[in-house]
Amino acid sequence: MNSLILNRSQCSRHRIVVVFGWGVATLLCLLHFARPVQAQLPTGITKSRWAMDDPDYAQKYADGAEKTDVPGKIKQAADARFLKDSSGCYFSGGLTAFGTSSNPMGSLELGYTGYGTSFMTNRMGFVAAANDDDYFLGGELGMRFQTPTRLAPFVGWGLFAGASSTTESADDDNIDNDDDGDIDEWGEEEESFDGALMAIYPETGIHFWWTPRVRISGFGRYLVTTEGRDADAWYYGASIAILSK
Ligand SMILES: [Ca+2]
Ligand SMILES: [Ca+2]
Repeated sequence: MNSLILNRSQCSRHRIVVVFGWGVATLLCLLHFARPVQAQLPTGITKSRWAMDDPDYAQKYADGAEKTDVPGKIKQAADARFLKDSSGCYFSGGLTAFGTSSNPMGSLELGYTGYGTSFMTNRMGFVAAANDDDYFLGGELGMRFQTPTRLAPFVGWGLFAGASSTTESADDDNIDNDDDGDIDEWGEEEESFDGALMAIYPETGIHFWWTPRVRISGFGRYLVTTEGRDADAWYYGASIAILSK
């Protein structure tokens, strides 16, 4: 396996670049999607016609269910079929302990998702994960099936692939690997950026449409990695997505 060997200061520069890139991408995404979205309470607290901001929904439920029509009220409070053909940006955060790492990695994802039908989404995004020792950069894609409702359980699958850092003992190579001025001091380590890491996962979770455009989600994934079954791990995350047609 070809390794890109980085010393410690190069690694921290690398991290700064990554963090900066993330900041810019998130900002662009927020500017693009979030401007018309104001902080607000969930819609429909007092009215069961919760998505009247959406033209398709508004047309369908222009004449709302009668006060006594309980099934009709429930239907209009739950209906999220208007989301077909919506797409937008998502931002997720989560925790996992994959790879050779024993302490959990925090991870961030930023990507694009869309509803091809009212019950299915695709997504594609970037992933960055890190803990004290290791970090991982990659991309991911996935698909989810859900109920076309405001509160929507889902199941899905995904795939991610990227590269992770590895840390190896380097106290016997005549190189000052960590740039601290001492060569081969006791406990000196070298950080490499190599390990191609790939995982596929089944996942399950639940969406809630805060407003007709803002979706919040919680999910769990079981990562099956190329590092072997010992490295398989649960990943728990939460995400927010802002979509429009
Ligand atoms: Ca050293
Ligand atoms: Ca050394």
